[in-house]
Parts: sequence; C-alpha cells; structure tokens
Amino acid sequence: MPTNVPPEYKKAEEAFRQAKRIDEKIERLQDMIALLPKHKGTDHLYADLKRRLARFRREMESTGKKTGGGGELQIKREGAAQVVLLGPPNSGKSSILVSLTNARVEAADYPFTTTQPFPGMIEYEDIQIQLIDTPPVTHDYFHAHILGLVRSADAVLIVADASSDTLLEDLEALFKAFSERHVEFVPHREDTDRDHVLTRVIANKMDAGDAQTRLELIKEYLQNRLDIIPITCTDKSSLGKLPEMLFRWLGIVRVYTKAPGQKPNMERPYTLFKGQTVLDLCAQIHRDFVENLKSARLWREDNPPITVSRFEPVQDKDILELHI
Ligand SMILES: Nc1nc2c(ncn2[C@@H]2O[C@H](COP(=O)(O)OP(=O)(O)OP(=O)(O)O)[C@@H](O)[C@H]2O)c(=O)[nH]1
Ligand SMILES: [Mg+2]
Repeated sequence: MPTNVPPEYKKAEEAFRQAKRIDEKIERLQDMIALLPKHKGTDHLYADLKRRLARFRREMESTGKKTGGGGELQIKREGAAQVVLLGPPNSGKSSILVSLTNARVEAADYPFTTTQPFPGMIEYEDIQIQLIDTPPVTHDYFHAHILGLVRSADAVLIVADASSDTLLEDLEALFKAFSERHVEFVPHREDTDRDHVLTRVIANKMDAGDAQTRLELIKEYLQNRLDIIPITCTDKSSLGKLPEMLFRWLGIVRVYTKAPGQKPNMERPYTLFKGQTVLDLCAQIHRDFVENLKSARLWREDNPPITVSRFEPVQDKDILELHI
C-alpha cells in the first residue's frame, strides 16, 4: 500500500472494511478506484482493486444479493470423507488444495483471491478424501455457502498464517464468526454433531521468519483446545504425512467385499468410519442387503473367517462376504 494516497481514499478504504454486504463492498471499492491517484506508483494497487471488484461482482451474480447469498452450491460429495479448509485471507488455503490434490485453483499474494468454494481429491493408498478450498472468513466477510459446508463436512482444517503479525486477531475473528452462527470447533470425533465440527489447525508458512515464535503464540492462544499441525505447504516434503494423518484422524475404515466362492474385490474398498457396522456397509451396497441379510462372514487380519452379526463394528481392511 503506497503511503501517498489522499485521506479521502483512506476513508473509503475504511468504509470498505466496515461494509458487511457484497453490494456495499462493491460500492466502496468503486469509490476507492475513483479516489486513487493514477500514476506509476499506484499501478499495482489499481489493478488489484479492479480485480477484487470483478470478483465481488461475479460473486454477487452467482449468489444473488436479495437472498443474502442463496443459490445452489454445486459441490458433489465424493470419496471417503469431506474436509473443508477454512481461514483468514492469504493464509494459504488454495495453495494447500493445489499441493495436495489435482485441483487447479488460483493462489496469489493478495487477500480474497478465492471467491467460491472449490473441491479437489487427496489420494491415500486406495481411497480418496475430498478437500474443499473456501473464500476467506474475516470479521466482516462470511461467504454465503460456508456455514452449510462446514456443518455437513466430516472435518475442518483451519489454516493459520505463521508469517502474519495479525494471525491471532484473524483467528479470533474466524472463531467469533462461527460461534455467532452457533458452530464450535472440537478436537474429537465423539463430540461432534451439527454444531460441533471436528477440527485441527494448520500453522502454514513455517518457512517464514519468526514462524516458530508465532507457532508458540497459536499454541498459547488455543490452550490445547485444538491440535496444531505446522507445515510449509509450498515445500512438498512437509506435506508428505498429511494424507495419512487425515485418514487416521478421520477414522476412515476400508472394507472389501467378496461374493461366495469368489476372491475378494481388492480393487475398490467401501469406506466407512470407525464405530460403523456391517449393517452400515449393507446400507451402502443396496437396500436389499439391509432388509434381507441372513449372515455375514468376516476375514480379519490373518485370522480364519468367522460369522459375525449385523451389528459387528467394522475395522480397516476387513473382508466381508454377505449372504441374503
Ligand atoms: N512462504 C510461504 N508462502 C506461502 C505458503 N503457502 C502459501 N504461500 C503464499 O501465500 C500467498 C497466499 O496463498 P493462497 O493459497 O492464495 O492463500 P488463500 O488462503 O487461499 O488466500 P485467499 O483465497 O485470499 O483467502 C501466495 O502467494 C502463496 O504462494 C508457505 O507455506 N510458505
Ligand atoms: Mg484462496
């Protein structure tokens, strides 16, 4: 930000920051563009403002301002679990999506780059986990679809920016925005429901100067309320363990099925969560299995097969033969 902008511009900028609705933001951005002196020194800022204006306009068109942001969100749930990336502007959410999945979204060094939620798939062994990038959450900006996404997700990763001096205020704003909407973040799956979402905090940009000190600040701020994972998402080696971490943390369980007299299908497992049962597997396959299951034979680890009840909790790598 150049320091030689006139006071009117600063006022307009403050009004932009205070604006709550997208249409207000658009108006304030137009003011800022009109008030910005145009010369070489402001070229960059001018381009930035125009880009942001275009984004807000696109967003308003896609969400509809009268409904306060209704509109269908076209993200189909896929894979073994759905995980939502949340965070303040510029913390690296889109960079994480790009590093962990084949999705190609824009990551750039200015805030509000992302204007719509966008999914990608993380590969882990023979399964996939869906990861969703979202627009930033700030004290005055909350995208219309985020609440619904977070409530229906299996987990959330809050991305904190370990290179930012405002990281605690930014985190605080995010927590406040959600608690005002009656959503809390919890560390254990047993405590989750529609209003309590399984969450971990990613401390991203650990390559930045002073990142270690800021990591300590995050720890102090969270007081063990949520687990923290320090990463540098632009460094591939620092992300290597994330897919497995997600798999274990989410409690994903793979079950392979076999038809009587045939070899098991080891190509494509069904996926469930810890605590789910043979009956939950039946529900995934076909209603007939739920209604007419007579018996189930289970191969677990290297043990000889046994007959189990429909209420048997499944374990990772179980092989099941269902009889109807
Ligand atoms: N040094 C460093 N820079 C990073 C890291 N991760 C992301 N960045 C940079 O941070 C900037 C912002 O990254 P994005 O991925 O666009 O951030 P975002 O959270 O999606 O931003 P918004 O969409 O605006 O909310 C980009 O310039 C990235 O290259 C990291 O681990 N280390
Ligand atoms: Mg982004």
